[in-house]
Amino acid sequence: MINTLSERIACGDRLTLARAISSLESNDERAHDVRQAVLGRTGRAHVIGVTGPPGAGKSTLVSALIVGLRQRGRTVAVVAVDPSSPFTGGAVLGDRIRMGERQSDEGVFIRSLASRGHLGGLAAAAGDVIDVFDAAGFDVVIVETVGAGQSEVEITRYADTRVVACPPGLGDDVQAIKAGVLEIADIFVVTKADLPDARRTESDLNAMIGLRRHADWTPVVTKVSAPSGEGMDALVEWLEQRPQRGLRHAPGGAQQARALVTRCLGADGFGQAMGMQLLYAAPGEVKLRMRVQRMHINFNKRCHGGAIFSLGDMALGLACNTYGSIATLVDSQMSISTAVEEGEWLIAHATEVARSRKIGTYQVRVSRARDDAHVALLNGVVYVIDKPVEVAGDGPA
Ligand SMILES: Nc1nc2c(ncn2[C@@H]2O[C@H](COP(=O)(O)OP(=O)(O)OP(=O)(O)O)[C@@H](O)[C@H]2O)c(=O)[nH]1
Ligand SMILES: [Mg+2]
Repeated sequence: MINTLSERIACGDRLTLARAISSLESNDERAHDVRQAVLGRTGRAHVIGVTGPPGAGKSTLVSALIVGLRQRGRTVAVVAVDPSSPFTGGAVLGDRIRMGERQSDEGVFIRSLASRGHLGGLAAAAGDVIDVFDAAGFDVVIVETVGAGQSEVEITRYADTRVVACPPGLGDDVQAIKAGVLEIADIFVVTKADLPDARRTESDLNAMIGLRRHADWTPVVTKVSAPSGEGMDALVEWLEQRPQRGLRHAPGGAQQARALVTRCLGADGFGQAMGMQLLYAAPGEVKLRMRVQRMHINFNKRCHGGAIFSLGDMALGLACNTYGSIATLVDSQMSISTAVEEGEWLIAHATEVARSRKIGTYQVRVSRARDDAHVALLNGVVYVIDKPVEVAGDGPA
């Protein structure tokens, strides 16, 4: 039975795919069979995440990418994720493409995912849907998400290549893009290049990237315009040249670690109340961000040391639980070097220094997202308990 399902998915049978995705979306009793059916059959597709602020031109860009990739003989599946409303975004994209020339193209499959449960669940479902398309043999899987919160950033983590769409004239939103999204972008695409502010946005982005110290990679900045098609060929060509496909399936259970951490953070009342968001998770490693808000401010109008410790502690706590066994903090120490003001974004990057069967040593570097300034360093020792991590509210929702 399960074999039959794997085979039908592998053949790319459209009705099977549609049903499989519906099961994953609602996490019904067949969802488990679907996950089993695609196990070990993934890792071939190039998964491209497209994120960016609302109205950035993401769907328009995705439509143009479909055209460009089809011209090069690639088959393309699209997952449009819209956590806010089931009726906009993805649905609009689907309609637009369905109405266009791709209507009867067997080489294209578009599906929008609407929010049913909490965001973490949506991110996990998107990851599973990507696997289904991958197992079905699509050459390219594109995931469109609105880049604002944790789940969006999390979803792009399932991608091999991350495209951040930046419309001209972002204004204050540039700050939001700087925080976190800068961390994940492989390429910034300035959309609507036909608009007057496009050049300025392009140079702002280049300046912002130049500011980064100790960066071990440099994202690319490019410009496109939908009406004229400017820059589209070059972008498709750049994507085609990427050797990174399959990276999301790097060994070591990165995907499982991400899924677990997403659920843990989603179920953590304190972390949620503080506004902590997940940027990255891998075995023994977690990156979180948090915007310094009024509630984090001390009497001296600076971010409270306790708030910084909380963020660091959360990152550490998640990092030491990524393997699936419960680990608890038994000793910790923190030094602070920079005061942080309201409105800034903080990033906490927890890494594993050493781990034995019972004891783990972790370090967390807290930095200011804007300029990567060092804010605090936290060291912690955890005690590992030989019991599986259980997340409140887990299981069929
Ligand atoms: N002038 C101009 N307008 C564009 C271009 N690309 C997209 N737009 C317009 O920008 C608006 C938003 O485009 P979408 O592609 O729906 O943007 P989106 O980021 O998918 O939007 P959401 O999914 O709602 O967040 C639409 O009115 C588009 O027609 C472009 O290259 N030039
Ligand atoms: Mg859209």
